[in-house]
Amino acid sequence: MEKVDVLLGLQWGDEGKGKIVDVLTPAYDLIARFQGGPNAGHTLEFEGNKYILRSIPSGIFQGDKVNVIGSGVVLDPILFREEAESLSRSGHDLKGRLVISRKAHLILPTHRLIDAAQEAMKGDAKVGTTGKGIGPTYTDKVARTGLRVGDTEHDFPKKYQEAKQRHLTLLRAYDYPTDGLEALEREWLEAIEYLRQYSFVDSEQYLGRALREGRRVLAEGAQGSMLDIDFGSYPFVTSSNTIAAGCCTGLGIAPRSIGEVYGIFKAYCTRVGSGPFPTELEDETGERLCSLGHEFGSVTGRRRRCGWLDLVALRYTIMLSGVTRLIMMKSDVLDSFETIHVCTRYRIHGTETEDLPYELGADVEPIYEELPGWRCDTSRMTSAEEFPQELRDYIAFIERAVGVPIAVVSVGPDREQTITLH
Ligand code: 2SA
Ligand code: MG
Repeated sequence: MEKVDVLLGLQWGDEGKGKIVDVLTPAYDLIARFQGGPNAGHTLEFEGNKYILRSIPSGIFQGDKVNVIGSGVVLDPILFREEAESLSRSGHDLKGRLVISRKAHLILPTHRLIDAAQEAMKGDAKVGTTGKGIGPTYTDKVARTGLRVGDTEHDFPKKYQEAKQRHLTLLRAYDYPTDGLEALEREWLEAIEYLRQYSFVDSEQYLGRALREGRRVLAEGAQGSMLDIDFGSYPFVTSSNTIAAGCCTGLGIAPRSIGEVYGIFKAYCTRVGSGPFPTELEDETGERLCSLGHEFGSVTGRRRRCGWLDLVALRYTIMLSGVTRLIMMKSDVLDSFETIHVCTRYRIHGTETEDLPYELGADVEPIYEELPGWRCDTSRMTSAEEFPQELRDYIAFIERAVGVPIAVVSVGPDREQTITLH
């Protein structure tokens, strides 16, 4: 029986998962998303084109692969339709190459409104969500009041009306306006019809069968491990399990069926939305990382907060998922830096620690090691032999600090700019 390999973001999202899934895809038969929804924005660039995927797995650009939207995903039919139609306009037809779990929960138009209402109520303490209704949809799932893709197959109008009425009661209690809801609802119901042309499957059984038949599955994580609902910087997190365990619950995969765990991280750090970020740079260096790295949210366009690599957080997320191979992204963004700082531990009230504390509050002070930069253009390099010594030292420093090898280094957005080390 084959195992499922998993690819996860180890920071706060936007590590470059889409690009790497696309690079790894030739070795797999099926690519499956297991959590999150259209809050994700997975960017892929090849042959001079740029694509942003939100709900559809990043294996979609390679002919014969089956792409699975798993049961742990939350799906917005409107955004799914937009995404699917835009892909087919650019010549990538999904028919026969995409299956959707019946157990995936549906994001209703009212979920988006509830997301906005709850954020508005929090004021300064807002999470800075993507506004896609992610939290409220997962809330309904856990509250046992959600609507699933499979519900569209039987008695759907009644189920929809009941869910909508419950949401309207909530929105009234929040005193939140519902203007525009009717138009949105019409579009949503049309999108449900559109959705029906895809195959709905019991994805846990579908994948179980695939593995027994010796087919290879890659699970594609969304967001990052520091946004995990249980272990991330709560409450500034997303509403799903973004760590490897999420692959088990979000696809129905047994823990022993997990094979390789690819952990992907940027050579520095970014975060979009609110919440603690110990190594954040609110100065010129942060600006420089942002502009050189083009650090803007691919879904919302928000500017991403930037800072140095945080090895305390990285070690923690590697532990949570049992990462076996690391993939370092965007090291080329550091090409022009004279010195590179890496946070190796924190100082909290005078005490140094290498462990992630319960709260990443303002009292957490990062302690940095300074490494010399390499100061040359690495973006055109095609093999690790060409790497300058300082970049090799940077890689070795990280490997020693976290105890896991860096298998791949990405030196630019294109498929071609991917260098395998071992
Ligand atoms: P939500 O919408 O409920 O999941 O938001 C909760 C927190 O999770 C963060 N979050 C993300 N952080 C980075 N990237 C994400 N995807 C998009 C992208 C984000 C964008 O790929 O660029 O375009 O803004 C993502 N999705 C959720 C979010 O910022 C909240 O802190
Ligand atoms: Mg992204």
